[in-house]
Amino acid sequence: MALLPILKYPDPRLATKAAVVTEFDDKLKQLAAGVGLAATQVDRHIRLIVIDITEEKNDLKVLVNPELVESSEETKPWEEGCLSLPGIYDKVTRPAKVKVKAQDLEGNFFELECDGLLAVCVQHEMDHLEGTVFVDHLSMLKKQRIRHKIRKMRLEEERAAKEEA
Ligand code: GNR
Ligand code: NI
Repeated sequence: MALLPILKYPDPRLATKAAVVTEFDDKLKQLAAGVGLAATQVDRHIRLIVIDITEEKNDLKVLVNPELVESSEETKPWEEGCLSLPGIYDKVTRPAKVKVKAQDLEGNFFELECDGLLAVCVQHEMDHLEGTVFVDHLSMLKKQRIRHKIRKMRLEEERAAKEEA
């Protein structure tokens, strides 16, 4: 999903619930070529996520139509960020381990047991498919502060752009 413009919060299109994939064609394979993103973020509202948590970026996981099979009672807080909310980071508490069922690019089903950062990422990306971003897990007060900060950052960016012109 490289080289496609990323939707930025609070773009209403980020709140779209993604559709089930039925055609496992070349178009789907093209869209999956990239790292750590839900199709929602590039304005493709289908249930496709890609994840690569390795530093070498050599272990790309493509999950089509992912579904949560199990999640642990045990929870864990993690400092999350999102390409759709640049500059915003906050702690989100989620199940520490999850088991996910998904299809690959050929339509074959597989299961993935996730913990640590992988568990965080899978849940973060699956949220995008439901039209949810990580700040939706925070308190109303925190969310308001974040919206305020985003507005301020945007105004500052516009001011800087004008100064350059
Ligand atoms: O870039 C990202 N970093 C990140 C950090 C902690 C937890 C989750 C993530 S995912 C995110 C990429 C993104 O926005 N995916 O939707
Ligand atoms: Ni994200």
